[in-house]
Amino acid sequence: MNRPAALLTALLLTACGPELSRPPAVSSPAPAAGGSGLSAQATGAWVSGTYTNAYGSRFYRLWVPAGYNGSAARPLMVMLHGCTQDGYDFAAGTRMNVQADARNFLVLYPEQGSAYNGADCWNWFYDVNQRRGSGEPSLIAGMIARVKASYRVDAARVGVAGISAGGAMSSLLACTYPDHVRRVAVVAGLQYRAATTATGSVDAMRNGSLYDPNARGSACAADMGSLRRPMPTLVFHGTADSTVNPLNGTQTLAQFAQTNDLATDGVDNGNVDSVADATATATACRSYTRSDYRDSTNGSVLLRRYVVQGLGHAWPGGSTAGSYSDPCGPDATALIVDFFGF
Ligand SMILES: [Ca+2]
Ligand SMILES: [Ca+2]
Repeated sequence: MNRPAALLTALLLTACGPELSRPPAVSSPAPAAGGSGLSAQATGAWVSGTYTNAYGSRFYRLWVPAGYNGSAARPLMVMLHGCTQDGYDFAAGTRMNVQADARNFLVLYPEQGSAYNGADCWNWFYDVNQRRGSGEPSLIAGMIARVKASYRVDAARVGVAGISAGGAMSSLLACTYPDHVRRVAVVAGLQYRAATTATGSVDAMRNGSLYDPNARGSACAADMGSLRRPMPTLVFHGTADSTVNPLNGTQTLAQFAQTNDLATDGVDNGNVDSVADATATATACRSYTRSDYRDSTNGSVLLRRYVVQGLGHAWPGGSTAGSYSDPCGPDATALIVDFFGF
């Protein structure tokens, strides 16, 4: 699961191809949603499509849970895969669709394609993809808007979760589209605009971002503009991640703490900060530390962070049916769903 960083680095550096259109949706057989205990339970269905705007086209898959019937607005989870993955792989490794069927929410899996990045990585490190109304964030936001237009979605309960390059893109989406994305979970990922070039992305992954998380947090709040709002944030990172340095998890937490400091009251006064207000340790196959960060004005937990001992570059508590997933560790999928309030 934990592929050599050198390989990923080489893949990351492969040139992005032109914005070629992708073949239309194919009806490839959908794998099981994952989980051996699923057979007795009704399951949802896959819907797929392609979204196109001035910045190109991307394929997506949508999981419509068994219980969805349009009678009530349901939450929407946006899942951003990592390099070399696709929606099926990410669904299998995270088992998010099992949660979706159990709790009745929709799951959107935007897909990067090899035409746009040789390793299917989201191109989170290019300026064109770091602004609202531009690049890959605009394509993903367009997909969310399409789902909202086609299904009854509870707009107040739309969250994005991603791993690795998808985690970095999740940070970008939260800062550029807070009207669509109301909660964010970053697994083995990076802070907002952690790098601004391809070579810089390799350095950020190896050593942590060059950019001050406090400054990036302020930039995120500023870039939200009139749409600025608190952004409940969940961060997961393994201490043995040799692909994306765990420092990036620390930076992501600090960045969104500063964003929330500003977004809650418009003032940089530390009512939300990156000093944990409560910390607990536990063991779920691996030992881990959970830290909560509260808004001191009302006590609400705005950020939560899991540091998982010995976990590599992987989604903790997942299924080996998918890549970059480690069955050991806290069940990130269930914890995200809980934290998001789905
Ligand atoms: Ca404040
Ligand atoms: Ca502050």
